[in-house]
Amino acid sequence: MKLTGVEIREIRLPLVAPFRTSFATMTERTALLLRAVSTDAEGWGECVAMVDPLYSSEYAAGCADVLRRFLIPALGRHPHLDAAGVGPALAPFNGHRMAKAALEMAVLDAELRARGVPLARELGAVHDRVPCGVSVGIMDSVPQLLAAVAGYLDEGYRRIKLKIEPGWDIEPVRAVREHFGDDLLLQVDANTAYTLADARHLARLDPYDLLLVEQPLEEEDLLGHAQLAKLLATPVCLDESITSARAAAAAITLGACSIVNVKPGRVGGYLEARRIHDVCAAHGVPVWCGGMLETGLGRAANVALAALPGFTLPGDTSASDRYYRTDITEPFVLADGHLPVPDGPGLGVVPLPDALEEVTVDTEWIPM
Ligand code: SMG
Ligand code: MG
Repeated sequence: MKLTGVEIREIRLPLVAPFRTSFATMTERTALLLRAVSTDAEGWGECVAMVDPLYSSEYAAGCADVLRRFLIPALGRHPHLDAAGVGPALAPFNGHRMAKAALEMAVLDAELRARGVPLARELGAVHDRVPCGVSVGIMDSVPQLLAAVAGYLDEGYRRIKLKIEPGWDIEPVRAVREHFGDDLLLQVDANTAYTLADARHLARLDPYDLLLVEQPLEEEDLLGHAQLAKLLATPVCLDESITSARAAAAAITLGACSIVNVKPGRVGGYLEARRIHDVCAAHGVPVWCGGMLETGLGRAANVALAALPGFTLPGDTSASDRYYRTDITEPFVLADGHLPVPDGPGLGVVPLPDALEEVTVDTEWIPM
């Protein structure tokens, strides 16, 4: 397989409803898509960076810049690479994991399509469908939150994650637990909104029997998470802090987390995501698949990853209509609280040309 070039495409999709977290309110999703063209097949990659560097230091325009200036040209110097060679070829460049992940995903999709192998099989999936959770944003009032949660449970979601921040934490959790009962699988995500000084406050979540509290403290504060974990009965799960398999091993060894959220974009790609799965499995640490409001392309790949044996908790692998009225692929539709694992070669899905054109803002072709 010889790569001949990569197309960078910017798309903009309206969200069905605003999505508020401790760091921003989103009303639309801007994303970069990559199309890797080789002599044998084409492959699609999706970059999960957002418009602003608020979730992490990466942002969409910065990703486009590093891709066109450094990452794609670096692959151009090894045009016969397979996907396993992408990470090593890009390793001299520090950071920029979301940009690297998108490029590796596009090459991996092209390679698997050429070989006729589904991504799920390549990664080691053991299920043909995965149970799905949903991430519920911060709302203006508790009644509004209860109505939103009730709607998602009616649709069949198997687990609810509430976004929290100081001032929107104990009350909404108490209300959801009391209203929906003890059997509801419930967890919370702070996106780094607290400090260790909030430990006693966060311990007030303990009576509500949460599956986990996700990323309460700053990304770099592994030691703080280890101290916090000793003060909480609720298990601590890390998201932003886990940037690699090495970071996962360090966090687990330190006692900074007992559960890991795996997001391929955050860690540099699906192959590193699989290594995190393996490290966690070796330590007996459960993992689940996070989400970054992916289109059907990233969603297809996430569902494949979530079908690996160590993914024992429902992920943020929601249906397409959780975020988008019209997806750029055939939509992923919830059935009995599950999404099907695509079984076609590569991602098993492709963009629908008209839907893709409709949301495209810009395209750029970078030849090898
Ligand atoms: O794709 O369902 C999804 C998003 C899930 O809450 C979600 N993601 O920190 O886990 C997280 C957030 C990051 C994106 S928030 C804009
Ligand atoms: Mg998170």
